[in-house]
Amino acid sequence: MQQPNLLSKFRGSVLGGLVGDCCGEPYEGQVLTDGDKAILRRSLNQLEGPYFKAPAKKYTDDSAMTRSVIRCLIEHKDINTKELATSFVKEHAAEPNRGYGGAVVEVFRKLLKNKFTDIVGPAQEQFLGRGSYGNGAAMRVSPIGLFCYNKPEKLVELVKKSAEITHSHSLGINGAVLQAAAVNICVQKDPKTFFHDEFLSELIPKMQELEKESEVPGIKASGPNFTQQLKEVKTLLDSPNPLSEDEVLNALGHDVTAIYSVPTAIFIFLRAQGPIEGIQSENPFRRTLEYAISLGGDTDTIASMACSLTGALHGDSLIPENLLKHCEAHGEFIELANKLYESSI
Ligand code: RVK
Ligand code: MG
Ligand code: MG
Repeated sequence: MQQPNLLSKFRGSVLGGLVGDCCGEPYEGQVLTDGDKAILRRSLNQLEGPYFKAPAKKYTDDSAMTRSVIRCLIEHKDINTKELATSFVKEHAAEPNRGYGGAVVEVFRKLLKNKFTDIVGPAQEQFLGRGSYGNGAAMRVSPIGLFCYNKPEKLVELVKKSAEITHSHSLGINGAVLQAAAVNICVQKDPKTFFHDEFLSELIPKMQELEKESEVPGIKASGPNFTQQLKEVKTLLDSPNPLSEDEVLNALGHDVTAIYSVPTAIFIFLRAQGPIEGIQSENPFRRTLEYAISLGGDTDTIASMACSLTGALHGDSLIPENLLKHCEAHGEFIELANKLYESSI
């Protein structure tokens, strides 16, 4: 296989995110039994096949908000927070039933009320002033990792600006930096010489530095941070024994919080680069998608983040064409990926 070109990597990541969201959505919040997993496999096989007819699989808030981020990068080559906030609010007003997070709609309501004069205030008021640590800032941020492929020094600043419109808790923001930084590394790598050790040894120090900066002196954080979770990812991947789902979920989680979903998506992406017991596919993209959904929980978001990483590494040639065609708005997302590429180079 030839090394994928940069445009293919942009398309792979953007379309991977869309496919993960659309295919993960029907399983959101579930714990899948072996029977459910067999149904999932059959359903993905049908969607990949040439003759299957079905209504388009709907995207959710993940893709709706990602689209706003891409449009903003195309138009401004930057994150213009007022424009991006306006776009989030307009998207939500036009289609409120895309499965948005439980609390984020309160931010949209307050932004409308203050007529976008205070962009970050409403997010800071969430959860009694603690801010949201949901994965909503991370689920939409992969395009910033792409956009910064040749300017990685801008990544943290752009991600923070995009996150702070809805998420002010350090875990919500740092989770977004982690996802974008992971995409940014994938887009630079040749899949033929890709090793999880090397990938994690680039990513972990970045998170260590970032998390040092967001530490509050004298206050010890109560839960794990992303550096610790990435070390868990490495321990799991290096385990000489077959991994059970319980081991993975007990260590990494699969819920709507950034800390218990972004490292999980990174683990899924890394594990799916090799064979996975019970998943019969030679294609790392299909393995990423099927494994992410089979782990249950926040399936739309975790599959979307994991598939956007595999897409950024391998390019769009691994995304089964028929499967992509079953996803709502796939043509529009192809165009957006092309334009994002043009505005980034
Ligand atoms: C439904 C307590 C907190 C918290 C805090 C919890 C869509 C709440 C997408 C909240 C994604 C939820 C996901 C989501 C994205 C966050 N204290 N609980 N400080 N911070 N939570 O509302 O955009 O699926 O239970 O800010 O981050 O597909 O309802 O939204 O999976 O996390 O939602 O946080 O959600 P929000 P979001
Ligand atoms: Mg969603
Ligand atoms: Mg979700």
